Amino acid sequence: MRVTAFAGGIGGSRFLLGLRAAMAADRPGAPPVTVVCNTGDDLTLHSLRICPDLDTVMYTLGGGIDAERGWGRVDETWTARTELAAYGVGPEWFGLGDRDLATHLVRTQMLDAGYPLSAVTAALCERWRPGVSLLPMSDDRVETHVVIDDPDDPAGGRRAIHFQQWWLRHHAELAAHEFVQVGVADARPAPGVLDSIGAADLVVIAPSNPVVSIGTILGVRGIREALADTAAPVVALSPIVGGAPLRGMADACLSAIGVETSAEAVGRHYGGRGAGGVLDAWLVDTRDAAATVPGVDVHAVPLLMTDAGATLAMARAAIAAGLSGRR
Ligand code: FO1
Repeated sequence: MRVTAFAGGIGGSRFLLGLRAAMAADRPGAPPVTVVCNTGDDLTLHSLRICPDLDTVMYTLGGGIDAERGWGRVDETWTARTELAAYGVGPEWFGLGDRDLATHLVRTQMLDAGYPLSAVTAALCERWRPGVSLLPMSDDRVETHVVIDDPDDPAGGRRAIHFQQWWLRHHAELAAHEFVQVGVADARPAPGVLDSIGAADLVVIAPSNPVVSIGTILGVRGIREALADTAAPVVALSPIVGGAPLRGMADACLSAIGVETSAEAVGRHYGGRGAGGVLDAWLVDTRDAAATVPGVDVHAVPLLMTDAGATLAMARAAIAAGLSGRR
């Protein structure tokens, strides 16, 4: 059974651990899950290209993640970061660990040598062996920027800042008027992405940020159409439980696009496939069992990824819901 998953960073990676475990336990002969990963969080710092979501998936599934932080390497040291700060070279709001730096150095030199991001990711995964086929959503550069009120403009003008600055320096507290995925209109799906959707027996949308992670993937040319055309059922898991995001600040992103922070509202935001949306099935937490999404089968199951067992159960529920649902 071929499964393709869409995922962003920390929450999505945690879920992917369960999905990988469910496939290994229940369908041992199946090919590795293909993960189509958001690259809109990517940024360039100190001339290095950094891909937070690709690295978080790779480290989490490859056993290198710092599980408490959810991002970056376990047993990390921060000497280079401290030395940069000693020179007054920031930004101090983006933690670059010494081990993590090696990943960015290898990626940057391969990109500079002309390798596409998908080939770079495959090369990095030769070391980490994540047990999934990890694909960037595109080899073309896409960056999420956030339109805010310019604090330096008394006339009340607006300006755009990089998502990471908004997320990490400003903790998503600056009102976001709009998210602009710079480059997404011209970005082509990376090699294998559309095929992984068309040839899938099931597509699973992980409980990642529905705006800046899943929303960005869906913005890449051809991906929505591939979801509409595939014979595979499409099932998604709500990243909002009981009116709040499981992790991160997805609520700040949802309010910026006028979507209420609820499992029902996010499900309706994704929409049913019969009505121009992408979903056949929508998993909500038991607390949100009253949620309804027109044309979509809603399943209420525990969605708190408290441990490996809980995440495995969630993944099994997603697979069962996808396979039992309408297509
Ligand atoms: N998240 C933080 O909360 N603080 C950081 O300093 C930070 C640094 C960082 C460095 C590399 C990387 O791959 C991820 C990093 N993240 C950090 C997480 C990152 O902001 C998120 O994973 C996503 O980009 C937002 O969902």
